[in-house]
Amino acid sequence: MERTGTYWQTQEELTYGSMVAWRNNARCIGRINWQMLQVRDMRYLSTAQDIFMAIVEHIRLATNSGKIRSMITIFAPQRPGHPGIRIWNPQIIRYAGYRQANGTIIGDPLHTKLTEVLYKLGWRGAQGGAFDLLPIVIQMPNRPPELFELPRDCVLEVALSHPDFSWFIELGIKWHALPVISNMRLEIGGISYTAAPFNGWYMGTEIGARNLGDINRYNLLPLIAKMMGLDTRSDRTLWKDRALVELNRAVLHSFALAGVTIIDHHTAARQFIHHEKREQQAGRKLYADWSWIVPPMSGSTTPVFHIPYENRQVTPNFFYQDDPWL
Ligand code: HEM
Ligand code: NRG
Repeated sequence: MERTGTYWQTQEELTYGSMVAWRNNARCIGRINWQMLQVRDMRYLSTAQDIFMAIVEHIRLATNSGKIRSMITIFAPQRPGHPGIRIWNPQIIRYAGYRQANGTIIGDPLHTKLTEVLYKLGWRGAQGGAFDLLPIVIQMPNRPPELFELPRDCVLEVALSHPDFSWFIELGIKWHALPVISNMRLEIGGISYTAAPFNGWYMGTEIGARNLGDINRYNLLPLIAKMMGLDTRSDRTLWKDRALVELNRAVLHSFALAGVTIIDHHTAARQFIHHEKREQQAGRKLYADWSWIVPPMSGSTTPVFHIPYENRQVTPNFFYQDDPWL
């Protein structure tokens, strides 16, 4: 500590620290699984190329042909007075968003900024489609960023079909199986891991309610309502609510059909309540961010809606960091 201003953590500190960081994150409804986390120590990797290969391996191991394993891969920590290693992508698997001349967007509007930044970095892999995989951008401390294309065969995707509507599959909607957050800083014992991508599995509403339903994302409710033959002229027909339910049924149905792990929001909320009890028995206080824990549809039908939570950020934890291109 005196010589370098930092210290090297043991594997045990890294492993248990990651689990506790997850347990401490007030916004995660999936925390009942906090002890089931595979922690990969990749602190010794020193090139962007090696880090990229470790990320591809993470995708393969965590995807596990659909039987998803919770996993975190931890790269070298930030050194005092230096920038840390950064993965520019907010998640490892994400779709490009292309701004058209007429102002409309093709793909995921959440990623128009990153897509533009990538274009400036020289990326020309763009297909101009609704579900183009973005390349991975890795930046080593005090170096320019480097781009890498993910091998297609490591990215598992699920085409969406509906249990009752045969026309649904024709819409050509799909989503990726694995959510791997890659832009958060993991802090353990005062040490910052600025590149430590982690994943669990999806809760259906993340895809069906938010990614595909939000007006500023794929905005698919009007299309689905039209296909269902609903009267979309008046809000009072609840056409949005009805389309939203069917879109979410399609997500859960399709993931199950494809053998990909996913959880519905009712089960997730019930598990969270169980987790709360277990934490109480362990003599720990459970902090939660109500507005993130309550699912984005049918909130009051889940038990978490009816419970007030105290929201506090304690460490170890995962924190936001500024986008590196800013
Ligand atoms: C947030 C579910 C695993 C850390 C969330 C959210 C959901 C969720 C629904 C809210 C996301 C949103 O509204 O955008 C799950 C499920 C898991 C799981 C079902 C299955 C095992 C994990 C793991 C970690 C983790 C393995 C880390 C080791 C987090 C963090 C957030 C979060 C840090 C907050 C993200 C932010 O602030 O943007 N989780 N999670 N989760 N989860 Fe989990
Ligand atoms: N809503 C985001 C993912 C956020 C984290 N969700 C998880 N995390 N399930 C989305 O891509 O829709 N996880 O580690 O499993």
